[in-house]
Amino acid sequence: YGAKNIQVLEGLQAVRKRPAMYIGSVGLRGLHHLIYEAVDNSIDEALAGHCTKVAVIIHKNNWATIQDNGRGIPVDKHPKFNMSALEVVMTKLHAGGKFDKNTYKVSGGLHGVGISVANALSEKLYVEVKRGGNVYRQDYVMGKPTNKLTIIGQNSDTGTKVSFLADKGIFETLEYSYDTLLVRLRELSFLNKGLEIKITDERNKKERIFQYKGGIVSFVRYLNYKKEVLNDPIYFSKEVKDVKVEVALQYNVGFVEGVFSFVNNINTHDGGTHLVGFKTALTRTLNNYAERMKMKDVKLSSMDVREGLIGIISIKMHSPQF
Ligand code: 0RA
Repeated sequence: YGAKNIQVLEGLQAVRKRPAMYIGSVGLRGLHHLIYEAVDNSIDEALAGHCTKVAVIIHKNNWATIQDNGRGIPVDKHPKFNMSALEVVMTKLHAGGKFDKNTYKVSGGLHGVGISVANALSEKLYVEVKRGGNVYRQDYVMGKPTNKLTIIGQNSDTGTKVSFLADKGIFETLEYSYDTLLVRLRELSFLNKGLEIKITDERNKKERIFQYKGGIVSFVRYLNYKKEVLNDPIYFSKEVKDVKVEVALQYNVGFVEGVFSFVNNINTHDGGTHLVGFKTALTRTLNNYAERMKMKDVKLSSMDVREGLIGIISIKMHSPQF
């Protein structure tokens, strides 16, 4: 795997021209989206089995840093372009790194457009890669490199660090919300079992580290925290070809249903066939069980099955891009 697997699609001018088309808005949501795109790349590296820690830092002066201990973005020369693979990843739209038929992207940024969008929409950005014993750095202004990829030191670790100052000419605000980022990063750590995600707010010295060995089982326990529960969480998973499905369920004594579904770490808020199919299957399974146990008067409707049901359905599928 190396530079040859990265294809180029489009330059970054389009992003600066119509930012909302790529990140949803130029408000706080869009601003947070820059961080999510970078975190998403690190999570892909974790899903590939090469990264165990992701750290997000909100600095004073509106800078943000996203750091991981993955393999580091490749720095070798891209065969088709007169630049490093790293520069391709940073400056070409859709060049998240994992491309063509041999390589895949799993964790989906909302719009799945990659770190280059954060670069395009940043007044300043720099990236540091530790790889092959060296520390590399390159700097950008509004998505354009201002120097060559340079070795700035030696280090035997590996990883990627991206720091940026979002462009005040584009965003309505540059004030990240610690609480909003915290909720999403906690969710991502539930969805990616074992992955350590740290958030640090240097503006007011707040810090949290999330790491859930139980994954989505921990997630349902968390959602039922302080509720009277009727069972230990039920968990099952299955992988068929490039699709991995995980389910965790736990009933509480209440009547409110809380079943959340995620596809590639993104909440499918409006449900979908996977949710509808799952609830039908759960109803049938419980009724079959009742029949086998000769519980003659039990006939559950899907409405009954949903009362007090707390659950997470998480699907991850490798989708070849383009
Ligand atoms: C493609 C190939 C390889 C690493 C990555 C992408 C990568 C990208 C990002 C972005 C943020 N963190 C990242 N970590 C890794 C490695 C290929 C190899 O070493 O063979």
